[in-house]
Amino acid sequence: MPKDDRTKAAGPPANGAAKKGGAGPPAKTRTPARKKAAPKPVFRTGYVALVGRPNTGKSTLLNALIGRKVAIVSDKPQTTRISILGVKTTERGQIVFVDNPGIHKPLHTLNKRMMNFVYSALETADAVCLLIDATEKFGRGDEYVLEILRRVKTPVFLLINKVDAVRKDRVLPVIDRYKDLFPFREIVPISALRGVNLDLLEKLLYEALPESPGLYTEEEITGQSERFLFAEIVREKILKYVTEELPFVTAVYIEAVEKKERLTYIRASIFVEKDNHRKIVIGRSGSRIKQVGIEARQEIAEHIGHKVYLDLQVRVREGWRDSEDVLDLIEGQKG
Ligand SMILES: Nc1nc2c(ncn2[C@@H]2O[C@H](COP(=O)(O)OP(=O)(O)OP(=O)(O)O)[C@@H](O)[C@H]2O)c(=O)[nH]1
Ligand SMILES: [Mg+2]
Repeated sequence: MPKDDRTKAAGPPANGAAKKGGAGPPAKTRTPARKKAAPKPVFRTGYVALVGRPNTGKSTLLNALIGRKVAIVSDKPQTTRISILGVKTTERGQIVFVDNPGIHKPLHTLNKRMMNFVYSALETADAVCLLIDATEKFGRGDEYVLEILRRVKTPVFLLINKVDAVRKDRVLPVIDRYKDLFPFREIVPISALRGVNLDLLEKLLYEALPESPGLYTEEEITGQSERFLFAEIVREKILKYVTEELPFVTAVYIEAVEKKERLTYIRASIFVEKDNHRKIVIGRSGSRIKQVGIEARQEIAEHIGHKVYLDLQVRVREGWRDSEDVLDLIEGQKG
């Protein structure tokens, strides 16, 4: 299918409702009106890949679109490591949003696997949303992303995210620069965090999707297992309290989940690469790991609706980011 070369900058959603019915000539005689059959609503379904550089807000957007937390979020880059589905079913159709790891040049096996998730999401997508961060300057990383997207045959939407954090006059020059670089289907300034222009985005996406019945039932919101979600929640809390290389060298593996009547017992291993990493994650007199445990336990308990006992162990697995075995183990949790 040839790429659509229209590039439009979509403005904010129209405030006023469209005027209904024109002032046509009045009917002279009253003939019984024949009832018109209501037009059959079109149901559209498709996969929409969320891609972009790390930290541009893809997971925040997924959660905002789905209306609940499906993917973890952090202010550290490379938080998302696999593709995460979020299914949104409405009367207009069903959009399967696919959140992805941030696009980066991979150095470790972990990162190569992360990029493979991005490539397969791009292959299966019916539409692609490229997120950029309005607060960041255009750089080589952005050129690299556009190079990858040039191979994509489906419509690509540019989402200028975090517009809540910049002055309005900073957005227009970004639109100007990007519209000459790539034939985007639409350019939409959004704020995933504040929910700005997300209804408009959804409307535009539906227009790009094929007419088709849904692929998932209305109850199916995400494809990931509970076990994977628990591991991710623990990792999110660690990311909140560590800096420098720690976010990149930390992984969480759920060793056991035992559900009893009013208590769920969860045993998790936190993998790091060196002994000094282990000391940092544990913190002085165990203070950091204790805080991580409290916050993760609370969130998991809210999710499953009863008490949780969370047992965390920090273990050194040298070079795990290049160990296929450890990577298989961690990825295998996703269900
Ligand atoms: N001000 C502002 N911050 C945002 C917005 N969207 C996301 N953020 C912040 O940006 C940071 C990164 O958000 P994520 O959703 O984790 O970004 P991501 O693109 O999924 O990142 P990776 O998984 O690392 O690729 C977090 O601190 C978010 O709170 C937004 O619309 N406005
Ligand atoms: Mg993410």
